[in-house]
Amino acid sequence: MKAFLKSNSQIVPAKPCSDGNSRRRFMRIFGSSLVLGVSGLAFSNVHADHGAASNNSIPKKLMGAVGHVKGDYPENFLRSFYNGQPVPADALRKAQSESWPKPDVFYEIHALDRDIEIAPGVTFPGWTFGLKRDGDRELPLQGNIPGPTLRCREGQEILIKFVNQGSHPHTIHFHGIHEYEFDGAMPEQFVFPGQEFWYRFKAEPYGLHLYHCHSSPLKHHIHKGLYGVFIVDPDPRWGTRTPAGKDSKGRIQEYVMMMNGFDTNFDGENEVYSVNTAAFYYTGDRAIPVRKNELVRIYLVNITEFDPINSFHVHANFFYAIRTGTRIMTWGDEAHMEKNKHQFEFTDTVMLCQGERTIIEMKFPHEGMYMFHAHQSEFAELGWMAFFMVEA
Ligand SMILES: [Cu+2]
Repeated sequence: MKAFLKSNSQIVPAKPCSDGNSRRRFMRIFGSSLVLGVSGLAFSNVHADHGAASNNSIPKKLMGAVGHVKGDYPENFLRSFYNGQPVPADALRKAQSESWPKPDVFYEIHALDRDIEIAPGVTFPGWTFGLKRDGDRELPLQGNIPGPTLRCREGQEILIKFVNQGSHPHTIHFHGIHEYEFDGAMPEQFVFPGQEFWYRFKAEPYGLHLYHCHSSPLKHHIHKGLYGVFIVDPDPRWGTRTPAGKDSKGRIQEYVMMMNGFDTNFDGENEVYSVNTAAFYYTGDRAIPVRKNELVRIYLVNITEFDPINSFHVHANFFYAIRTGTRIMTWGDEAHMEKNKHQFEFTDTVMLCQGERTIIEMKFPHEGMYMFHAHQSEFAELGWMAFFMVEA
């Protein structure tokens, strides 16, 4: 299987949608290591846990993949934000030489070709964004899917050095408000292998945005993995978001979740779905621990290619959905929440088109293991399924 996937590691022209036969064939094979294989695992697990189960313990591996992906990128990605400060001298000099405003935030981002494990033992020949410098902090450059989550405050001047170390022309196209020349979408804005380009803009409006390559063919450059999350926190004059609670390890309960999919046999359809790339990652012992009754904030973005929509559904609870993150909820201020509730959906399922984003805010009133997943059952069964472990 792996050899078969590797044999497709070079770029191939985007094909029109297949008749679906190849996808069904693939699922018959691939499913044996994911969903179908799980029934065997679950069966033996239930028996092994039988005595404990009667004591109300939870058999943790009823669903998911057999084995684990190597590394912990999805775990780190979930909680990692980069604020690009302070700005190094060479970036300040560059801005001065171009007569640009003095930057408040600086990133150096590289595009790199890199194989990424998207399910245990299944690698995908990705095109990735990696962070080389965050402000004046040097980082070990390693591209990943999604790319790093960039975070700043509304009104800050952002400066980005982009270096294309990949094998194809790429760009970084940011969602937000900016000038034409930094939009990274037109052929004259493509950055060829070995070249670099500097993007600069003022961060606006506040909200939950994304960035992605806008080279052509666009669907190919996106689904290969060139995308990431861009969070602009509101200027305090509009109010501040209620601080998220902390989990039992003292970590802030703010989570970045990128809904994505992977076309592993290049037939124009996804064979694997996930949140943050690795199928079924946050299951079993890797369920996301959250603390009961403390605010959980999820930055939810959909980048899934080939399918018109994706969705997020949480079990046994409801949440507020703040579309594009461009409004502010004030937990604890009941009068303000009541007055402004028309601005927010209160639901247990939210549906997003490709490129749409929503901030989810919620609290869990009960302990236990709570599933969340795409409410397209097929996506859930092909990897986009995960758990919160709610603790006292
Ligand atoms: Cu690209």
